[in-house]
Amino acid sequence: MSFNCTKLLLTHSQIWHAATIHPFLQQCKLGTIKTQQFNTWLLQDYLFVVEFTRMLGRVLASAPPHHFELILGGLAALQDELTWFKQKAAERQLNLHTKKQPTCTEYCEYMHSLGTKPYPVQATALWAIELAYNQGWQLPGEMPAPYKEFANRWGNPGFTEYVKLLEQQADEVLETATDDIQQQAEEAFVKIAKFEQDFWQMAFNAA
Ligand code: HMH
Repeated sequence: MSFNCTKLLLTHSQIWHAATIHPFLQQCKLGTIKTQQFNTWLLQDYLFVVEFTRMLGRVLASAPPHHFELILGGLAALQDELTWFKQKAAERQLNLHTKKQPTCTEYCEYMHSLGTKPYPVQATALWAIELAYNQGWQLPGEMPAPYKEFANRWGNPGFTEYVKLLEQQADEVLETATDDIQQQAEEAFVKIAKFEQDFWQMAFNAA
């Protein structure tokens, strides 16, 4: 089997499971998550998405022109997402100028470090980051209000399609990448899976 995104998911199924199935999401589905815990996730994710937007800008800068369209669409969606996060924070009377927790800081620093990696590594990382939220919010099934809106943002069919196209773009460049670059892509995938697991867990740390 050739080296591609499907192979990464199969090779690292256990850690990927931990990245996408977490008590935070299960408690959103059950409606039992504490408001304070949900708000902690919301604020940390806003801070994450600011840095993720910058990462996507760097991915664009590294990408071949025939990959621009999808990435530019992703950047436009992130502009909308940042506005939406600010609305959600305002509704909940949360202060966006809050401190990143260590996990969020480390994850953001890691995204920054990806900017100097070969494009196939960046494309794989981008796909993994988006797939984690697509699957994470989708797998529990229909969530009650107010969590339904959040689940829908990353679980909706259009987002699933976007993630599939990201996978195709990553696969295309992984196929012809050197063994060393493929190995770097695999390391990035594993690192992101661990960060995603830790990210959900932050909701249960004291704010
Ligand atoms: C932590 N991972 C995290 N936050 C997000 N918003 C996404 C992935 C997907 O955009």
